[in-house]
Amino acid sequence: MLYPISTKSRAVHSLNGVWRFMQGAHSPQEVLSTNEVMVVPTSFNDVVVDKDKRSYIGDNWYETEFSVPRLDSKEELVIRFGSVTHHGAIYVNGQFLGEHKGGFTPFEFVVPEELYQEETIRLTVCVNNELNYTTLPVGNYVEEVQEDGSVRKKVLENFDFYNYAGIHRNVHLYTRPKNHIKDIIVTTQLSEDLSEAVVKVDVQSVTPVEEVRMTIFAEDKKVVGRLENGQLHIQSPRLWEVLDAYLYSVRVELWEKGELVDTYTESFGIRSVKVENGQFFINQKPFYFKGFGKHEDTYINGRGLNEAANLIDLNLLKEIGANSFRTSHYPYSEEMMRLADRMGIVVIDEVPAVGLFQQFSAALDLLGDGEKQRNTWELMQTKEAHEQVIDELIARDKNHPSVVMWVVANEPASHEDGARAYFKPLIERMRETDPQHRPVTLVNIMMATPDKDQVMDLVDVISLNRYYGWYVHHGDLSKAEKGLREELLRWQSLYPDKPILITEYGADTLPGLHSMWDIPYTEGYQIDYYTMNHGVFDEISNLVGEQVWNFADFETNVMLIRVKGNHKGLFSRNREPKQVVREFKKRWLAIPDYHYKSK
Ligand code: GCB
Repeated sequence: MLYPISTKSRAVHSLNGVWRFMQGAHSPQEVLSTNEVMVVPTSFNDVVVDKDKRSYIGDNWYETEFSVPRLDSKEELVIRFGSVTHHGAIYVNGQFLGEHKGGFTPFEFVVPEELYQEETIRLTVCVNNELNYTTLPVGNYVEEVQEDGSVRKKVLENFDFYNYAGIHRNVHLYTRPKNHIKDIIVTTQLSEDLSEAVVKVDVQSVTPVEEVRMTIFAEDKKVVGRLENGQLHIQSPRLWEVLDAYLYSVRVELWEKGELVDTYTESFGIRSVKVENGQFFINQKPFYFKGFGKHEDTYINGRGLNEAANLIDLNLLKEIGANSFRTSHYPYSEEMMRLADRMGIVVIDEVPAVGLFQQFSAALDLLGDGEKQRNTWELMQTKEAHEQVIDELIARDKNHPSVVMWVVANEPASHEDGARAYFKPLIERMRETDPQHRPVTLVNIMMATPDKDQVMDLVDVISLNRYYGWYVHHGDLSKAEKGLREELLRWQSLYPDKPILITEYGADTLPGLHSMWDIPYTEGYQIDYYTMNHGVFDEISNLVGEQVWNFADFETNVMLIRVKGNHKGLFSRNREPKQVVREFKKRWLAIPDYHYKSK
């Protein structure tokens, strides 16, 4: 799906700002009559202040007006949402326009032509934040009868982050030709010695035109060449390199009877990715991932787009010697993906498939529920939502050079019967749908040990979330070290040709907390915990990277083991470093991006 940009044939207007807001029952045929307002984009939760409104589950109504820009008869008007979490129903002047399920991918609708003559259009959005066993992420949905007999809806998160909701990303109004460029698919093929690249561009338009002109530009806007039959050979291409990004762009033009019908410019990078012999190659060199699992999570904005936070995060990431992050546990904003492309940061791109584990939060709360017989794959009805998010994520992110791998799910119950039948077709779908055929991984949960897991042979990279010294052997780092080593060696002997990637490891730490005995939660324990983990990682030849859990502290649901959120960040929620940051900086600056593990 194309990002909204202005070109000769397209004009983009922002609909961000202050909208009217109301929670509860409303008929969109009526004007939303309310004294409350809400900022777009943001999560509403931390802005409304009132406790009940913050945790409200159900319909949240947003409304604004805009005047219709001038259009000629060959143009159409589109309303586009970067994301609405988790379900958006869109109305114009009270008329239903369409809806979208899933809170992390963009969608758009064409405004009906009969409204183009109107002075203003009233745009109403119903944002529903319910989650259940058919949605991704998965939530435990309940209805509680209150003392006064009223029913209150609740979602108990089946995952470890706060269920922020709202119009989370930009809302745009844009004009485009009715016969327009629907999609641009860029693939590049690099020769083994990296001396030549073939760039292929596939353009999809509403109806075929006489001529499609495609020109490739270098970063300095000089013409590199024009495509013939949808392709161009580039000699000695400048590669998109880790932390040294180079972005080409392709300008696509549709021509009909000597007239320009539509034009759009898409940027792309030339780089290769492959998995072979237990290593992860970028541009033919074995790459070592240094970085983080993150969240879109900041004070006030919640999960709402915060571009300044995105930039400081990537600047901090570079500062500490890292080179990558995972979009745990959902697709991040398009703006973040573009920033990563620009800054040369490697991204592992994840769909919002989290919580596919019956009673996961109960297990996290350590209520002795661990041994209970679970039936995740009979309970979950998420197949349809899962297919949809895979298709939408790949449609959105396929051209990003920063994206080197897809994640089909985070910590599903891959040790329970039914997991294999559930995941096999989804993993195949991911591989086949991606025009670049990037590697696919599944992020494995600690209960799905090598003897119990039923799916890891299906993926290209063994991604592991492991908490030895935290959830396992809590506070006992020597037992933890032994356990971690044993388990990693078992994975290695089971899949000697697959790279192992540590996608999560971490320890909750309160800044300023110290103890003579460096007990858990102290800054000292966090340092010792990581030192132990890194010692073991360095022993494993096909362990190709370490991504810390988490980049920064973040908000969660209220739980027994959460003290105003999850505190495993290397940075606090307001992005101040914990003591361990200086240790990481030493380690990561000493580890090269390439050839760390290759002999
Ligand atoms: C995990 C989850 C992540 C949690 C983390 C934790 O395995 O993937 O969402 O936040 O553990 O801190 O418990």
